[in-house]
Amino acid sequence: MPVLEMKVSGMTCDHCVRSVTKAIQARDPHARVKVDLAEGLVSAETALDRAGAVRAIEEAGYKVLPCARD
Ligand SMILES: [Cu+2]
Repeated sequence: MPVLEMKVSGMTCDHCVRSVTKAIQARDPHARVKVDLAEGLVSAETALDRAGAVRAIEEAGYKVLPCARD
């Protein structure tokens, strides 16, 4: 599966990491999500497209920043 990388602001602790992970896995139960809290970077190996993953994260209350790599 493709890996999406997203820069996310507003994540401050392990609870945020779990919230973002669960938000993505609610839409794709097989998604593998890695969060680098220090960098605010979310890597998701998922069948979701970028728009779907971004929506999931934003509905969980976090902001996805525009990424230079897009
Ligand atoms: Cu938190």
